Amino acid sequence: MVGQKWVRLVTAQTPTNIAVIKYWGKRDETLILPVNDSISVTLDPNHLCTTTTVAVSPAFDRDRMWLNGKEISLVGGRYQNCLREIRKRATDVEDKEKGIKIAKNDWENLHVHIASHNNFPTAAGLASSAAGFACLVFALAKLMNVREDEGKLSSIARQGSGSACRSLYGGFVKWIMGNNEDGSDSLAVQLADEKHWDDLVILIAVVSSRQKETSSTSGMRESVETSLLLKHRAQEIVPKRVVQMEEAIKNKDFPSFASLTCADSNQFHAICLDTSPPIFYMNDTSHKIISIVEKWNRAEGTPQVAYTFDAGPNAVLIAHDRKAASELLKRLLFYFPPGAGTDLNSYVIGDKSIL
Ligand code: 2P0
Repeated sequence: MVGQKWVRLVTAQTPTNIAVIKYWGKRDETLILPVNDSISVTLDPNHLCTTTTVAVSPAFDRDRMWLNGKEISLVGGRYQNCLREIRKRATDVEDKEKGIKIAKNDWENLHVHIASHNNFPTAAGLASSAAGFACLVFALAKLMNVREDEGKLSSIARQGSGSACRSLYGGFVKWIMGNNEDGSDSLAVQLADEKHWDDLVILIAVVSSRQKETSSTSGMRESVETSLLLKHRAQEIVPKRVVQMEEAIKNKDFPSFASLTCADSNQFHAICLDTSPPIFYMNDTSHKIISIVEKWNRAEGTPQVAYTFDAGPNAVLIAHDRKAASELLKRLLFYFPPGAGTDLNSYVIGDKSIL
């Protein structure tokens, strides 16, 4: 290393993703290997994203991390797993302008500082860990000049949080569950890029920004241990649904896309109810939103909007086009007028896509 007073910084920004075929259940908790494939859409980075700055300097005496301005502990598996996997692949770095030269072997003695910020509620069922770990792995890989493709980086991000592997790509993404015991084939692939089907509009109705009571990790564990429906879903339902969803995305077939998306969200929440003790992620407002959308879709004769809910009560609504999105917003404002003390407190609207 040349000079001891330098700091090398890299900043990255990664959007979150929303699953339209859900991941729920692990076959290996340490490596984070799922019981089924899943498919997601990556959101527009202007709305829900994580920004992470990673820094390395010989002056740092240990790895440290701040999340939304508060220092958090890096002790424990997930952060350590990502750091270890990236450090293992670090290569030489030379920044002539700043006079920084780091040899491959130096990395094991250097420490990093990480500052990460979400522009949306953390752990409220808006996939904050997906954007967070994807961004962390991407930024660390740039910092340490890791020369792996996105597929490999996605399998490292997966070890931070399962859904994070899907945020390494824009557009429509599939997380292939893989078969290998070491997880080497459990990674994300892009099904279609962000320009594909860009007339879809995603609207997120924030029902609650409170942290959820049951974390996804413990909820999944309990579902795997107790839900018979989960086994049926993973083995019989999802493999067929994934093929149908890929076809619907390829053909921009909104009626199929919407019915698969809604059915899969409802089945995921049915599994939560089938878990012992049962897990309730949706609330009365979520149910009311489902009923508004279902009635409207039925009245139109063809779906205008798809809904999906993750591990929380917030609705992710995917409209067929801008006209349907504006009609949807009108309906939501009618049923949940601002300032009328309803549970719906804000809407985030965005086109899908773009990394
Ligand atoms: C998904 N969810 O496919 C599903 C749908 C929530 C419901 O992935 O334990 O934070 O870190 O792997 O990825 C949320 O779970 O769980 C999630 P871990 P993760 O998006």
